[in-house]
Amino acid sequence: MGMFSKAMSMVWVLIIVCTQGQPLKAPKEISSKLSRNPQSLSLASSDYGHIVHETPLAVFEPSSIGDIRALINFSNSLPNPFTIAPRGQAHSVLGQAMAQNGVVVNMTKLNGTRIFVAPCDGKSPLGCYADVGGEQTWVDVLHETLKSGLTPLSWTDYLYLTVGGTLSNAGISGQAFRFGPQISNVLELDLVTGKGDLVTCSAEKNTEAFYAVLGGLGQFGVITRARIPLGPAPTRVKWLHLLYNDFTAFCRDQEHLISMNERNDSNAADYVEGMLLLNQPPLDLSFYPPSYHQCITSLVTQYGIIYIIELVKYYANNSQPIQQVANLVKELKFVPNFRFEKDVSYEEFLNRVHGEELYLRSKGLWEVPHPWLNIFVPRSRILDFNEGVFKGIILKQNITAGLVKVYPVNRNK
Ligand SMILES: Cc1cc2nc3c(=O)[nH]c(=O)nc-3n(C[C@H](O)[C@H](O)[C@@H](O)COP(=O)(O)OP(=O)(O)OC[C@H]3O[C@@H](n4cnc5c(N)ncnc54)[C@H](O)[C@@H]3O)c2cc1C
Ligand SMILES: *[C@@H]1O[C@H](CO)[C@@H](O)[C@H](O)[C@H]1NC(C)=O
Ligand SMILES: *[C@@H]1O[C@H](CO)[C@@H](O)[C@H](O)[C@H]1NC(C)=O
Ligand SMILES: *[C@@H]1O[C@H](CO)[C@@H](O)[C@H](O)[C@H]1NC(C)=O
Ligand SMILES: *[C@@H]1O[C@H](CO)[C@@H](O)[C@H](O)[C@H]1NC(C)=O
Ligand SMILES: *[C@@H]1O[C@H](CO)[C@@H](O)[C@H](O)[C@H]1NC(C)=O
Ligand SMILES: *[C@@H]1O[C@H](CO)[C@@H](O)[C@H](O)[C@H]1NC(C)=O
Repeated sequence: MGMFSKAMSMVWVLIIVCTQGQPLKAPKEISSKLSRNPQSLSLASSDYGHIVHETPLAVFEPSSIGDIRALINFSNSLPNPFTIAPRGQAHSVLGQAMAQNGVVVNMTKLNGTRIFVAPCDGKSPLGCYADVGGEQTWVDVLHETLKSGLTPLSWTDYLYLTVGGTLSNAGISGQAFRFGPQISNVLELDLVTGKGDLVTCSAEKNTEAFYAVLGGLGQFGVITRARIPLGPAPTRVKWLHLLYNDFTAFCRDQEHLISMNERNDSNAADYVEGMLLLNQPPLDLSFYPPSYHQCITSLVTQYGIIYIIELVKYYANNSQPIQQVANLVKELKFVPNFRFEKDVSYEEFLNRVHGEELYLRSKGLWEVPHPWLNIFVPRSRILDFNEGVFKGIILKQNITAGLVKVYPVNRNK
């Protein structure tokens, strides 16, 4: 554990030496990459949450992995090392990529590393995979792997997040019930540790480092490369919304859908999520045909909350999964006829949040506070959660809730 206690103390324990406005007496190759430009400092003191604001002494702009090692070595050479936080795209909500009076490492500056997609020839013992830089965004990884007809298996809803950032958290979306979160879909990592060493780790090699860094909130080292398993990419998806007025039926059907996967049923869905449609503005009905907006609005007004199962079936060109979709929904207890379907490309589906981002940006509603909460609720208490929180707080007190998503994952994933 010695190796990690140093890394942990990077952020949690040690107080920086140079707080009285003294310049960092760094070697030239480091100081030339430390920016104190007000614009960088201001950017590095905010994030997507717009709740926490912590100003670093400097932003480090590495042009190589060696630069990151040198920065950590320099910090360790001081009597009181400074705090260091890697910053992906700062889509954190509570300052996780900040370093008060420390140094924020702008990982984006490393984007020069090509994404390498291994030829999928059946000879490679690992099967298909991509080697990607920790600073790469998932949308870039998707574009690059699709060129070879391949794709990562487990996603987040939004793709302008970095590989290092989501692997430091979890990376959960509607594919997690099948493949587990993104942190369960990593074959190997390269890390710069808190000692400045560059280590390769996996489930077989340097396992302590591997499992510490995955979901490690940036406290155990800097992820510079991740080897991500790939599968054949579908070309299109059937994308369904099923509307419920009853939370019990909604949960039962969601659990039924994910259980089909456990039984290896070939009809099983490829993606399952769920969300709330609340009787409060703005009522986003953009998924539904305009001719249905009136009756959906009436349903929401009548019940206060409508629960939506979001379901996807992937398919290849020229093989519409019409029968499989029919089998999937036939026993489900949504409000009769309130079933809506879209047919879009795989990429359009995975990148669906980007359209919302552009819309919200155009309305000035992207750069606003995001007091987001992500929690796992045990199955035994999910009905209480609906009564106490969805109905008891959000509905009864008419609290503007924003987006609320709720979907099941088995513990074994
Ligand atoms: C619109 C939106 C939708 C989202 N949807 C989902 C979702 O569906 N599922 C989901 O799981 N999450 C989702 N997230 C959250 C996201 O997964 C992470 O929580 C977010 O922090 C990742 O953003 P980032 O890559 O910009 O990392 P940052 O916010 O920059 O960093 C996150 C943490 O990782 C550390 N870090 C960054 N890069 C590295 C690295 N290379 N090595 C080591 N540590 C590093 C940072 O220091 C920090 O502690 C969403 C976020 C947004 C804004
Ligand atoms: C990090 O670098 C990128 C690419 O040069 C730049 O767009 C971004 O503003 C920088 N971020 C910070 C916090 O300096
Ligand atoms: C950083 O320190 C480590 C461990 O002492 C050493 O192996 C490495 O060469 C150093 N790297 C740089 C870039 O200074
Ligand atoms: C990384 O570089 C590629 C190719 O130059 C570019 O398309 C992509 O937008 C860059 N990504 C980031 C996050 O800067
Ligand atoms: C489903 O497939 C997995 C992997 O092939 C296997 O381990 C599991 O036993 C199967 N489950 C059932 C219920 O057949
Ligand atoms: C699927 O169809 C689209 C549009 O016709 C085409 O661009 C694409 O190359 C096809 N993909 C495959 C794998 O056949
Ligand atoms: C709930 O609040 C919204 C504004 O946030 C308001 O428009 C609406 O009328 C309120 N509804 C009720 C039932 O009070």
